[in-house]
Amino acid sequence: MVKEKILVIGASGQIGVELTLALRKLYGNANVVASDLREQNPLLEGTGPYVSLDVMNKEMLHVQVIRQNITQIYLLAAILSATGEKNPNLAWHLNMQGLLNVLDIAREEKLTKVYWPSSIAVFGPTSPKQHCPQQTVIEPITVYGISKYAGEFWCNYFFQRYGVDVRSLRYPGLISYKSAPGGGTTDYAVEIYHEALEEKKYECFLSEDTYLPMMYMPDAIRATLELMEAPAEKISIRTSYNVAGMSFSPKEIAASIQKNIPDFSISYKPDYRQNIANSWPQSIDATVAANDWGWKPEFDLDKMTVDMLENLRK
Ligand code: NAD
Ligand code: AKB
Repeated sequence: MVKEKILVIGASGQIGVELTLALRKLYGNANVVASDLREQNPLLEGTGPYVSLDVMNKEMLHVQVIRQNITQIYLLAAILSATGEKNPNLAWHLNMQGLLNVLDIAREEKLTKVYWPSSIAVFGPTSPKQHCPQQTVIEPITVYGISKYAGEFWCNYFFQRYGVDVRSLRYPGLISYKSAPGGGTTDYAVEIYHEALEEKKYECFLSEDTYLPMMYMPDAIRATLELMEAPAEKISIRTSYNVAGMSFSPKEIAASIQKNIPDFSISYKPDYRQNIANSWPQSIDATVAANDWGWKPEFDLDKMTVDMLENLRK
């Protein structure tokens, strides 16, 4: 049996920190190498190896993979939807070239598995709004969504053509308390909890009835690990799987917070991110993930709110 050694790229980000810690629990601290452009991360300090690395520098990445005897890569470095609209060229460049660098090295070094997340941002205004299915019309309007959709087909290509076992999930907006989100349209659903505790009020950059697909981080981490642990023959989707958690609007998350903090209030001042949110589905159908490898979310809005507030208070 191959002894797995994992490289997480983008380990200092919102998902990276928690995924690295979860992988370290599973595979042992020394067998999970965290890497990021950032020099270090206080949340990861003392938990295992950390290297500073730019995914765009293919040679240096390749050297690390060989030197550290890496067998699997989790690629999380990317520019998200809202930041991407401010610098479309940079977003396209990082999101595409970073992935191609990793896929090429995975092919050359015969890595056992690669993980790369896509997003519900692949969907556009012509996709179904409710229970958006796995296969449907997909016409993204953001550079982030375009890069994710193209990336999905590169993953499929490397699997079909070279046999690289690359797996992917279309995450919804992710909500977490450990690490801050990195420039997405769904970030309001994290900020609101911080502001509720600190200020008892929040000004939301999306309008009150903007429903979006969302997921609590523990569900997202579990979905990732379950996908990656599933036997290869169970994986029928080699582009990227729809996964679903919950769907809510700013008004509903505010109401959920008010059940715990009665004097919390919300106001609305939509900005350029409203247009992005309007282009995405409101809810996602994850039947294929459920059938293939048993996906089932655990957290709904109120359960997440209680957990978020409890952990942020700590
Ligand atoms: P993030 O912005 O919080 O983290 C990304 C990390 O990548 C950062 O720590 C950054 O320093 C690092 N990075 C940037 N450029 C790099 C480079 N050139 N080389 C090495 N590292 C670099 O992002 P996240 O929210 O953790 O997202 C991780 C992945 O999941 C991304 O692909 C994102 O598109 C996807 N995703 C996230 C969400 C979400 O809600 N967070 C939803 C859907 C998909
Ligand atoms: C974003 O809002 O850009 C991300 C995502 C849904 O991919 N959270």
